[in-house]
Amino acid sequence: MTGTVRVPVRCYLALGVNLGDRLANLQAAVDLLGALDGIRVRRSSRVYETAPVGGPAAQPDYLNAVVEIETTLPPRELLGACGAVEAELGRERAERWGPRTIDVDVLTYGREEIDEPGLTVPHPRMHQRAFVLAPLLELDADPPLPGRRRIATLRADLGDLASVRPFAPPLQVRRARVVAVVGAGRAGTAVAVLLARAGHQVVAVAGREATRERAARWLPGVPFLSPAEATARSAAAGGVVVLGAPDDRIAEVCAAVASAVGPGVAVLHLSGSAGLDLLDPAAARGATVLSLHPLQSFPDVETGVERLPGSGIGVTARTEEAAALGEALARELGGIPFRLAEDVKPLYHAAAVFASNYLVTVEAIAEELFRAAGLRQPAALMEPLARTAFDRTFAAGPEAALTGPAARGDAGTLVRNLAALAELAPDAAPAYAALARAAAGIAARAGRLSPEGRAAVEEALVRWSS
Ligand code: A4P
Ligand code: MG
Repeated sequence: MTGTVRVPVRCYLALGVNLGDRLANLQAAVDLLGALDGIRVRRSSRVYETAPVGGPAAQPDYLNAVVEIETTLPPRELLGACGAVEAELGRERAERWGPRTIDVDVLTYGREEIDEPGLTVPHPRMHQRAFVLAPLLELDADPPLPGRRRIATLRADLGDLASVRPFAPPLQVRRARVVAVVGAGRAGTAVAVLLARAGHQVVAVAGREATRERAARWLPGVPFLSPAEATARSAAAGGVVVLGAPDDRIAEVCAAVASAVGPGVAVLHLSGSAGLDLLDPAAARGATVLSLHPLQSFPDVETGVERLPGSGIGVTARTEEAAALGEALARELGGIPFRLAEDVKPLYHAAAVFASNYLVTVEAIAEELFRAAGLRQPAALMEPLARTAFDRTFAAGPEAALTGPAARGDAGTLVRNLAALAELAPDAAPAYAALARAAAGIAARAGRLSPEGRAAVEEALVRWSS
């Protein structure tokens, strides 16, 4: 970029939709527009339901709204941005004025008049359409119109005004938040990237020296500051401070930055097992405290950025206001928020460890044992087996998916397996026995293993009892 700073221009965009979940599509269009660089959505009109004008007979009614934006994009780029939002929402152009999942038109661009191939502003038909004028006049009593017409003297045949009726309140305009990330580990960095993509302003990042390069790669242009300075930047704007430090360092980091926060600032950590007491120094200064725990692993930033959207995010808070903020942030990250009580977090986190880390551990043990049994490429050979178990577990539930000796009550096989492990892989034997006992419990609960069968399993495991 060559130093020219563009002054933001106020524009009106018209939104129209008559396919799919119409209201959701309108809201999604506003969210997507707001997330684009160079566009800030300021307000929305109410949503109107409108009879179709032109186009094929018997197309469904439309929802229409107008939004006011501020943009630093030149007109062509703004039109391109509207097209990108249409594409994102699955717009297909079949016939002129035909039904659509979203139409985003540029009504006005400041007070400019543009007449170029493919771009006419003000929109040449806007003054003839009640589905544009009704929402637009809510936002501007004297909007720019084609040919320098004025609304006060407009002579328009708008047809049946009853064909344009208020349908829903204004679309939500999400305020861009100011965010600082203190502790730019993999999770913290992925969260920062996703918040930036959601249209928020990441103003600073802090972390150990070793994370400086990662931050520069994923958050280019965001200053890398000391924890206190980074926190102060966000706090000055009443923003959000994400403490991405490892669990055992959160308290220390919070204590180090607390003096920079106060009322109106939110401080959150990303731990699954730790409570909000780690944030006491920030709470004592009046900050809103909460935790967000993505039910996802972050082997690297890329995987986190890719997989966090669509994942559950546990929201822990002590007030309804803080919980609502956490849910909003979780949604903005693309996640699915759920409330997580503070006192159950250690148990909840143990569950997450089983679901993820120990699943990996069990597969790693299996691979090692296959190799010990002489298989040359155990990973490739065991993959179909492992995937079937995994897929069945989520498709049919563990009670139906579980197979194997413990579930069948096959004590002879258990004894042989354990004898071999004791001799050749003694470290794996206690884990095998513990999981066999758990498996028998699942099969018994499902009514697939008789009390006698279960007793036989217990008998086979007796010398491994912990
Ligand atoms: N284009 C030129 N100027 C502009 C501008 N200011 N904003 C060109 C957006 N596009 C502009 O648009 C066709 C071409 O217009 C584009 O290539 C662009 O370069 P499109 O979005 O591909 O197709 P469209 O929207 O079907 O065509 P058009 O002519 O924009 O239709 P209108 O006038 O937007 O009408 N009835 C109700 N109740 N509610 C509606 O929202 N919408 C239409 C579409 C018809 N009937 C309706 C509604
Ligand atoms: Mg259009």
